[in-house]
Amino acid sequence: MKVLSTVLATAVLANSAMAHFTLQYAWLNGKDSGQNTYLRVPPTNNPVTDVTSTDITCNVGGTSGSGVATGTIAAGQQVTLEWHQHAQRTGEDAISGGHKGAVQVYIAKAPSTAASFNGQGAVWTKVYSSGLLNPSSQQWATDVVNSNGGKHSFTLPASIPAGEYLIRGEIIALHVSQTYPGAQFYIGCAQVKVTGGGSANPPKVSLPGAYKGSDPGITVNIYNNLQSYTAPGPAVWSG
Ligand SMILES: [Cu+2]
Repeated sequence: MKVLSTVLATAVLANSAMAHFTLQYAWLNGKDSGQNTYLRVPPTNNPVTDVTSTDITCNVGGTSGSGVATGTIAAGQQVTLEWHQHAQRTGEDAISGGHKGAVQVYIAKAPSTAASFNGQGAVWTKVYSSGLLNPSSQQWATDVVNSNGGKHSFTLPASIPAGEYLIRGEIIALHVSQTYPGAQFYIGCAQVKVTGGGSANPPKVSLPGAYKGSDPGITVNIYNNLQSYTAPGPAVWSG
């Protein structure tokens, strides 16, 4: 029995390795920007697992936006992020059904341009978080992303100051997170210029910095009839 469960666990790991994904589209105010447009594209679709690494900011190579264009959107408008396993919209599970977990979004205002912003320091404000939606059916935020063709949406708070920002989407897959490192962080950053807005000064955290390997939202066994889940990082600020 022990041998069988080890074989099964290995098979699950091998299968999930085939099913990684990346952020591939940013929709700004309902308009599809096109594949990999305004996005800092990582070299592979592998997840980040070390929460103390600068890879947790905007994925591998993501501290520079050199060569990446910056889109325009008004404060108060909707942003949709769309993820896929492969460079395609085929109708297969967008992020693989085995990847159960949380979906979060942070924003950070750049001192000057988004393209030149490395995202380091206490600059990140959480604007969206979704986790375990239904304990009795064990429905996760990732299940909704899959049923929505890889998409999840949030509203840019209307009160944020105008300027250039990074939008950081994060999907935390918890299928092998019983020990740390194990939780898989899929991260994608978009560059936008926000127009309009107000003068709010929202709470901010550092990424890396805000997460610890021991956080209950990072080291967690989701296969034991989990009844509640607390995503890592601060509370959502909604403006
Ligand atoms: Cu994967």
